[in-house]
Amino acid sequence: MQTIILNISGMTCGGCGNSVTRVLQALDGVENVTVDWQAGRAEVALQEGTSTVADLIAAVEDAGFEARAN
Ligand SMILES: [Cu+2]
Repeated sequence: MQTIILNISGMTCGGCGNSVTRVLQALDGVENVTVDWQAGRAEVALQEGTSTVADLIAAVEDAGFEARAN
């Protein structure tokens, strides 16, 4: 298990946070997601050998936000 921290911009309310949580949780190997929309931060517990950091970023960006690995 590895913990990935993403910096995410564009989240303006708890609903945005829920959207980001949902798209990350849908990815292969994601065990747990904690999003702090006010801090613009997501913490993702990820099984190794499944989704990549690039996959996480792509999912967040497809949902309409900007993300980068911390
Ligand atoms: Cu929102």
